[in-house]
Amino acid sequence: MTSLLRSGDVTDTDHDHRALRAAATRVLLGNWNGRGTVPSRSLYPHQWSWDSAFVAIGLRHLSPRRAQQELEWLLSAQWADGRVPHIVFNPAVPAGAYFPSPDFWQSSSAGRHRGAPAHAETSGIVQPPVHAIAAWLVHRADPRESARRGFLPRVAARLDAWHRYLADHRDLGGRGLAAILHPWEPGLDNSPCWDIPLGRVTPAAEDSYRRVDLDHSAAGDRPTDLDYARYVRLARDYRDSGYDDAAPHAFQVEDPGFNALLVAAEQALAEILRAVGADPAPALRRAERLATVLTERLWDDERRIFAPRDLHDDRLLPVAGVNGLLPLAVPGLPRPFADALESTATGERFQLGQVHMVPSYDLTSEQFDPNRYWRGPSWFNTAWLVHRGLHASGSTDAADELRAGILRDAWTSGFAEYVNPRTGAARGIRDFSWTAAVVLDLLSDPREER
Ligand code: 9WN
Repeated sequence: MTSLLRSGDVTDTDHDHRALRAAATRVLLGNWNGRGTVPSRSLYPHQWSWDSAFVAIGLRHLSPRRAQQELEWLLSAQWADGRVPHIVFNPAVPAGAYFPSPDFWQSSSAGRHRGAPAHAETSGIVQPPVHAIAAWLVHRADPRESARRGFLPRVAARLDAWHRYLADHRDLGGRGLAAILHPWEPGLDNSPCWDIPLGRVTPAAEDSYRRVDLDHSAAGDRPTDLDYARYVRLARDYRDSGYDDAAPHAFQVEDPGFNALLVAAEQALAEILRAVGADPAPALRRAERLATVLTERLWDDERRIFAPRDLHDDRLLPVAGVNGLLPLAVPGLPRPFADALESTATGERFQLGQVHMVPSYDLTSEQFDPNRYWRGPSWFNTAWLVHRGLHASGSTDAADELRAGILRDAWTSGFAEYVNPRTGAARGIRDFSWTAAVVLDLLSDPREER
């Protein structure tokens, strides 16, 4: 499959789309492990939180039932305090296959007071709350099958508890936004967005753990050893506090991507609550408040983009990452912000329409690196979110062009984890699940319920 994908290019013919759909289907079904989908059989052999949401969005076009199960399996490992852990470990996979492993996180012991489940080992941090968006899309793909399995009633209370956890335990700035406590939480691990706050963290001793990621991926495509030593230190300190959100944190940031996705997720949750006969008003109120505070607190008028706020000194960080464009995907974002974001996206920093998909970081910055993970490469899930935002704000031509680019890059890269935005060359690992999932979604009939 790989050689075929590398030698070909995809145009807009039905034949090409059929081949692309078949290849994406093979990737996604090949990464299914019976209960959920691994992001990659080699590098990420467990279930990841936001990956599973994107996977469900793609799977709903193949098997709405399997898409439901994907989300249900993830949510079954939710903690009693409401947090949805960023990794749910598969006990059948050897402990050394991924670092940090279950014996590092120690969820069932260190997380016991926060209600970590006894039946599963998980991490203790979280990832962007895209699950309610996925659950609503999965339901709409086949409402009859959803009703037959009681899908929405099964997930509604869990999704509600998840959002309440973020509102009640993560508002560390006291203004209504959810804070992240680790660079893995926004899902954009080594983005230059975190360089300043992460630089204050004392690294863990590098001989106290072994990086397994470098067995599967080129070192130049991955975070540096120094970044890793700081990730380990932060995660270890959080674990040693018993995963206490009220404990002091060396890293506390309000991220525009995380919070924008939470606004959209609260709106989706309101639809879900309405559908199960519950009161949608609290979710709608939270969405409205979050959307207001997002624009008041995270808009950087100089760079014309949303920026993370460092809670260490309550200042906006001087950065421009793809996370700052994600509020485009918030339904109802006021027009002036949507227009400004679109011109930033097409301007010199992101060069939408002139480069491959959407770079993860400012092309004009000295920190930009076209190959290293979230320091510049273009990723398929963020491109899908920007595509969705452009579509919703009526920029149909730009959205269509981005869609064609996503499909082309997925095909030529062999469903890569990410690509060099200047050349489209594949980086990271191949046969990556959410790459295949967003392809399946973009190939679906746009008249399908969204
Ligand atoms: C740490 C699984 C995850 C994604 C993240 C991506 C990467 C993990 C890692 O892989 O992070 O969570 O080991 O690098 O940055 O967005 O969810 O695909």
